[in-house]
Amino acid sequence: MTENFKSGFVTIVGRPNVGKSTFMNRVIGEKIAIMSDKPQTTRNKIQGVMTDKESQIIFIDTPGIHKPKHKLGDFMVNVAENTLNEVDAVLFMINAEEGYGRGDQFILERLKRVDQPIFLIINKIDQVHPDQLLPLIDQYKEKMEFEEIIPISALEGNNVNHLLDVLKKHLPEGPQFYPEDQITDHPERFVISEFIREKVLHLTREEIPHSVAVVIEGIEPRDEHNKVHIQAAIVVERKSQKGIIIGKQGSMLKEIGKRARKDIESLLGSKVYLELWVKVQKDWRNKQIQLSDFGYRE
Ligand code: GDP
Ligand code: K
Ligand code: MG
Repeated sequence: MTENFKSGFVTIVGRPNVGKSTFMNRVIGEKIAIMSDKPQTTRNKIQGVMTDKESQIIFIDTPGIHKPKHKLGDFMVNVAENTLNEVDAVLFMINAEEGYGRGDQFILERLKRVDQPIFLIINKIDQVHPDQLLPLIDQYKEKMEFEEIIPISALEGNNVNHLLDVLKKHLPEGPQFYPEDQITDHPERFVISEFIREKVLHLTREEIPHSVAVVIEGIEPRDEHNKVHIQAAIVVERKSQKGIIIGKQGSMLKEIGKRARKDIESLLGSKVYLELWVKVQKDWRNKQIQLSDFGYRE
C-alpha cells in the first residue's frame, strides 16, 4: 500500500435502466451485477470493490429509485435511499438519450437532502450527438448544484477512466477495507441466483420478469466428473407463469439453464451441473415472510 492511500464508498443512483449495473461491472472488470433492458432488474444493494495501487473504491449499485407499487418495491427504494447518507460520494446517473423527466424530479428531491458531494453522470453518450449534451447539462444544472458533470458510455467504456480519476481525487485518505482480490461483498450463492434470474429476464416478457425470484437450494462440491452440482428453484406468482417458464416440453427452462450455467462456470472457474425447477408462491412480492426468505431483507 502506498502512502496517502485513498478509499471510500460511492453509491450509484438513478432511474431504472440508465446503466448503473453496466457501469459497475465495467469498473469492477467482472460481472457481479446482472443487467437487462427491463426496469427493476437490480433488487438488492450490491457492492463492487475496485482496488489499485493508490486507492480502493467501493461502488454501491442500487435498485433504480421509482415510485413503489408493492412491498418488494418499497424495499428496493429504501435500499437505494438509505445508502445516500452513508457514503463519500453519490453518482447520480442519467441516460443521455432521455431528457429531464418526472422520475428524475423524484430523485432530485431526495438528493437535495444529502450533504455528500453529488456527481452528475450522463451515460449512454454513444447513443447521442455531442451537440445534444450541452442543453441537457444546462437543464440539470438549473435543478441542483453538482460537484462535477461527467459524460460517459458505460457500455463502450468512453471516459470511464476519467470519472475514476476524478473520484479518486475527491476521496479521503483511508484504509484498504477489503483484500485486493475481493470484488464483491455478496456470497457466491447470491451471485449465482442472480445469474439465473437474469436469464429469465432476458428470455421472458411483460409481467414475468417482475414476478420471478430464484432460490438456491443446494450447492455440492465437485463430483467425480469434477462438476459443481447446483440446485435452484425459480419462484413465480401464478400457475400460468410456471407454464411459460417451463416452455414447450421444457424448452424454455432448458435454455435458461444453458445460459445461466455458462455465467456460473466462469464465476466459479469450474464445470457446473445445474438443476432447475419452477415453484408457484402466490403473491410473494407482497408477503414480508417470503421477501425475507428470498433475500430481500434490510
Ligand atoms: P440499471 O437498471 O440502471 O442497472 O441499467 P442496466 O445496467 O441494467 O442497463 C440497462 C440497459 O442499458 C441494458 O440493456 C444495457 O446494455 C444498456 N446500457 C447501459 N449502459 C449503456 C451505454 O453506455 N450505452 C448504451 N448504448 N447502452 C447502455
Ligand atoms: K435494468
Ligand atoms: Mg441495475
